[in-house]
Amino acid sequence: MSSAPPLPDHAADASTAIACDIFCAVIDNFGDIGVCWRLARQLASEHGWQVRVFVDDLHAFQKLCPALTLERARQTVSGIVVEHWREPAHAGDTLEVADVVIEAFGCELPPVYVAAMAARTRTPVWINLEYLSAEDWVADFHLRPSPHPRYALTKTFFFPGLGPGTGGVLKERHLDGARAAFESSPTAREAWWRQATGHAPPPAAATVVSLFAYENPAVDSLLEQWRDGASPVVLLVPEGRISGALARFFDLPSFAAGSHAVRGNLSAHALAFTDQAGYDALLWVSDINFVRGEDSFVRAQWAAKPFVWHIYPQADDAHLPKLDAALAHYARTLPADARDALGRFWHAWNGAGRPDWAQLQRHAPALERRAGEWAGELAQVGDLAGNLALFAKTQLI
Ligand code: TRH
Repeated sequence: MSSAPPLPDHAADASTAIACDIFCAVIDNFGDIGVCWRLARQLASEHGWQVRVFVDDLHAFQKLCPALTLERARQTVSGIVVEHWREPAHAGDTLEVADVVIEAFGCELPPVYVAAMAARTRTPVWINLEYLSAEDWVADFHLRPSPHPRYALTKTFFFPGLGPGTGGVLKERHLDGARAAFESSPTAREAWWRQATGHAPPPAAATVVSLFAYENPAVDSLLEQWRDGASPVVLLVPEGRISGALARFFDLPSFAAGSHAVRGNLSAHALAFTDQAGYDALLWVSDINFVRGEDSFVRAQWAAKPFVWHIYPQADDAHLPKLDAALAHYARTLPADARDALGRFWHAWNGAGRPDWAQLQRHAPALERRAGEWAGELAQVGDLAGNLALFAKTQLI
């Protein structure tokens, strides 16, 4: 990723551009900063906004944005100002409040910043960007205002979702074009395989699977099924929380980036964690993608390939209705037997039962068709950055 500012699709004069501050507290993993960084880049490059990102964990951020320098309290990357948000009270060296303030995932804004928002001549638009859920209630709560108890400020809840009436999910304008160019270029794909795995692309008969997941007891059974299966499987595993299980299965000390292993009909490559664009390419070279959390779950949908979701586990199984709500959208028009096979597989991957790979693969043609159709349906909801920018502009008038 280059540190040169991108040319905005709508070039804006710096003096008139909408200024936007995004606050992000990293709870764990990469989804919090993954979503905020993607949103920041879109608001800057597609809408010409001047964006600052306040983030409390530069280590997590640097994994998906290698251009970032860990030691710097303030830096500019891809035209976006990044501030290391070190303590609850810190809000940048100079307290300039933006026109639009996005509080990601309920992270608390620094009180000094909120006080400055209230004192600003032109009241800023304050948005609380929520986590993605495909549940029906989301459309009712999207854009609900919440007045501040002490200041003359209103926070608006912005809910991502998969259905009409929600904020949608992030989708860059160039994404479909980039995917089509990659998929139609044997040279680009060959270069990807050599660079990411050190090997030539596998034969067309192999099923290529990407595996990005949390620790998952179901993985051992799946690895055995792939090893003993009738047709070859090539597994691509970004280094991370599932890598220990791969190392144990292959009887290796670790399954770090650059490792390769073969057992029966299964061959596996461990990949380095890349920037976000690199992760999209991984989804595009694969026939089926195992994804997790929030942002990779969305990217798999735009990749228009069948996918399996390891949802972020919550206390009291609060995540299970969310899993079913996503399935209800995604599997809606599948034939009943394919819908059942997919539902059973997703549930098994999330702790209920044993995943049956052969059964899932029997429905591969229907799943592939549905994946393409669903990407089209989801696009109808509109891109989250565009929806958010439109809403903010109506409030700024
Ligand atoms: O990392 P995640 O599990 O993130 C989250 C967090 O746990 C968060 O707290 C939780 O609330 C949320 O899930 C639901 O999964 P996610 O959301 O898919 O984020 C991963 C990000 O990392 C995504 O932006 C894609 C990116 N990525 C890369 O940029 N390069 C890579 O090589 C890989 C594997 C991922």
